[in-house]
Amino acid sequence: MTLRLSRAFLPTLKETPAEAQIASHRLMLRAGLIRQTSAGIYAWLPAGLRVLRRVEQIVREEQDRAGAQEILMPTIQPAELWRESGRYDDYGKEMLRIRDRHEREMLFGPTNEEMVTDIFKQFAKSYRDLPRNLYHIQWKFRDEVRPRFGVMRGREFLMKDAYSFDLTKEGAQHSYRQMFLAYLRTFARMGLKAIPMRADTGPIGGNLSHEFIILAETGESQVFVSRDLLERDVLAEAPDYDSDLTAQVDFWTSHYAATEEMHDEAAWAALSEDKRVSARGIEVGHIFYFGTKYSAAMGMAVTGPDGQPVIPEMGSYGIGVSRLVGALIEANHDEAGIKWPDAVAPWAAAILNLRPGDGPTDALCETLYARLGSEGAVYDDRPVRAGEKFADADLMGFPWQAIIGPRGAAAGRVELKRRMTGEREEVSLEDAITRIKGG
Ligand code: 5CA
Repeated sequence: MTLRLSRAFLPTLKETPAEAQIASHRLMLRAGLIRQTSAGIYAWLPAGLRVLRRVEQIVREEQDRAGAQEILMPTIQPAELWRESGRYDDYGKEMLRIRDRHEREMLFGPTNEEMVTDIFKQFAKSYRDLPRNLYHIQWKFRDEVRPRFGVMRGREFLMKDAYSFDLTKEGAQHSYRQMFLAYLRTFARMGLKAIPMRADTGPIGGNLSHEFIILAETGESQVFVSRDLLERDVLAEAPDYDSDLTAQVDFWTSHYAATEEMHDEAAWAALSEDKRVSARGIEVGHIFYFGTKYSAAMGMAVTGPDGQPVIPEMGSYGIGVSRLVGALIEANHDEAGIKWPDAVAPWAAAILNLRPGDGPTDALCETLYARLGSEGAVYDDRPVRAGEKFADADLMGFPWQAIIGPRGAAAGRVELKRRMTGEREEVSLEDAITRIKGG
């Protein structure tokens, strides 16, 4: 793949698209990450796709670490499954219903509780087949009344959804805690502070649920959080997922954090003033424990240790993978554009050649590009003004800009700019490579 900008498909826009109301939507369009194809439906262009894949990979690694196993279920589901659970009629207009050539009723899945239960019940016969946690990362469709804010509230969106099956309530609560802690790590690895908050269960059902919400001015929900939660260093403690996780989860549930719907004025007032943070938030994950709601409705049972049938206890655990790309930009941008955290950046660096055609400048750029590779860097070799290169690199948000012009090239020096902080320094070629590869 050639990542010379003169040949790449990284289409940036100078003008601000009129339809975009929030920064992340504007910047995703302007930086050439996505293009809208229908209301709430987007095509992902090369830079956007790379970020989406990196976000997905962090989600996958943390699900695997917590003991969940990846599968891939289809996007299209048969209506019968949803009749069994009783949700076919309840789900209403948000469900996109489809008829095939045999007039069979199908739908584009908005979530997969029914399908995963139907698949797993054919294999799980005995208590020895439990517990299991199965997840997939797949496109969902919800015919939202008001799709808006780009990928934040889309109609077609990429979700990670996991489903746990346990023999007992206590087992199910352990599975819930595993996902709870895996979520904290997942978002922290992306440089996001996501706070778990007790939540309403909506159409998924059940009576225990947490939303994971990051604070951002343009968030759709009003939230109330204790400062102690915001100051917690999540990555400092790596959970042993096989051990009792109660204490680690209790830290989070014993401090105040609530959305507007669940807000308790009295408990909030009891908190000292300097601990109270009220802000807007974006929901990036949502976990549910709903007992036997789906397993019972769909006739799932395993033989227990005493030979009696047991209906498995279930939970489901969602992360908005495509929404996260927007959320990451809401949390990391300035007037000039995106400031990608290293963990999710599409490329670590952009090499800006300030004088294409100048022998030493071209040579130093080519050497740096060869050493970083097309996975590590894009090379802006276009015959355009330096100002345009600076503006595009700031807009696209590469964590590093390696700026090379005739003066530096003659001395074998590279000017490095760190996009996140704006710091600049002049370094040797070797030091530039070490810095960029080191994150
Ligand atoms: N089955 C459960 C858990 S797997 C479920 O569907 N939960 S959910 O409805 O809360 O969705 C999970 C996550 O998907 C949400 O936390 C949110 O981050 C993301 N999401 C939901 N709807 C949209 C949407 N319209 N556009 C983008 N992301 C969405």
